[in-house]
Amino acid sequence: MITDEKKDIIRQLYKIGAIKFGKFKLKSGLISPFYFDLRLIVSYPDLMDKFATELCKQINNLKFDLVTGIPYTALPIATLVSSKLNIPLVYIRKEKKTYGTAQKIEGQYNIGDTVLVIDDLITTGSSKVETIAGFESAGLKVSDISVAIDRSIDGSDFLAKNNVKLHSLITLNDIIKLLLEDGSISDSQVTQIIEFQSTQVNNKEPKKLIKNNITKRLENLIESKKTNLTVSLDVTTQSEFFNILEPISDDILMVKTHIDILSDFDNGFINKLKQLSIEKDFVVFEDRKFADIGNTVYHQYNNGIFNISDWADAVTIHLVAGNGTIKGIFKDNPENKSSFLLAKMSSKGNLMDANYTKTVFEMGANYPEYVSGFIGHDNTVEGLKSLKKEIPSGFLLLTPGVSLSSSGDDLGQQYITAKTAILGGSDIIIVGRGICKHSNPKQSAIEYRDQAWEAWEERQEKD
Ligand code: S5P
Repeated sequence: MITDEKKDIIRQLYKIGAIKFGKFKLKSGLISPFYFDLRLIVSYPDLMDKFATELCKQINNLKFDLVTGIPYTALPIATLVSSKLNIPLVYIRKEKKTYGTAQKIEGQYNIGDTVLVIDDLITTGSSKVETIAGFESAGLKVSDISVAIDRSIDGSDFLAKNNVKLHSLITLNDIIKLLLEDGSISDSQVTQIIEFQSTQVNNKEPKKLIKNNITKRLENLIESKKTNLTVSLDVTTQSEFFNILEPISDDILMVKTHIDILSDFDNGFINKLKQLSIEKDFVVFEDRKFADIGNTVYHQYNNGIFNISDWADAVTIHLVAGNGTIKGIFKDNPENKSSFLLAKMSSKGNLMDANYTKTVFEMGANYPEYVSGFIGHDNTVEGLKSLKKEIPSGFLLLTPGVSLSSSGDDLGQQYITAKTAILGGSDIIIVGRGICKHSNPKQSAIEYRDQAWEAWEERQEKD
């Protein structure tokens, strides 16, 4: 049963034109028979106050340390709620930050605090997840979101998948029921709304920004180990491998393997690598470049002498064969496993044109639970920046073809510096021979790490 206070709010929203019925073109191109615009309500302080009072009642039993409103519309409402409950407010600036830079949170907080998120509307829920991710990357927790109006089909299911509970003050059903009773809208308008909503059920909601544990771990490691460096240990014996890896394991984020080039591979190698990766906290990444149909890659990943799924936290995937390759590799829903998709290679004359790269980004964006980012190279900062712009938010950009001493090899490899890569927007650099073939791999790893980190800090300042 809808309360009198809520009825009052709905009637007033309708009266001031914050709820409209007619034909409205949505961003998706679809024509909607209704439209909500709560930006207007700041001009009606009494209505603002009613909203805040009702929201306070709704969140009464929840536990949280801070309140936030998603700018702009919900921020003034949240401010009132904060004031009424005497619970401090924080907010994330709306200006879009490029990925990798922490979003700036205004207001005081402690790591581990729980934030209650308030928003004016929920349509799909996917934009809320960006806010959650923003707070999570600063070490805060979000477990509840309270919205003024819920026009979603399955917003609460979507948020539940992200471990967040949705609390809706007023639903679309409440609105149409009351306005129909009042005679403000007709039966046929209600039918149109119901039909419109039912077509929405079939429009599959794009899943956005459910970051998997490997993505989160990498983001945290970048900050805690202060490194953007992945070493590509392209050597052919175990002794060479560990002789280089052990001294540099505090300087790296990930070790990238080509397991099939080791001539003395055995299970002892895997055990040693696993143990070191736990001790020194780095991610193990097998650059297998899976490219076959789903059934084949399933076996290549899970079986055979290398048994990659047993030890590699992440693998590389080509999408030439379509998204079945991702589905095949992760068919068994393994935990804490992820991948990077090859979007634009570093080698001269490769066949990945702009269209291919764009399609890889689009396809990858549908699998955030099993994709952590994209492999992309360009020879210039500008070129990388435009690549970066196309990357869906929440995904990492990894750049191979990085060297401080060479511009390429005689087999088509092309190099840029660590600084160019990071200033162009790359989050992680991949360095192979620049470290492995150096007379002093440790010293070289430090040089790459420092150059990348300096550029990373410079980039944060600019952002
Ligand atoms: O486009 C790419 C993608 C990758 S994963 N270009 C690359 O060079 N790589 C890998 O990065 C390549 O397989 C190799 O293991 C590493 C680069 O090695 P380097 O010695 O040229 O730094």
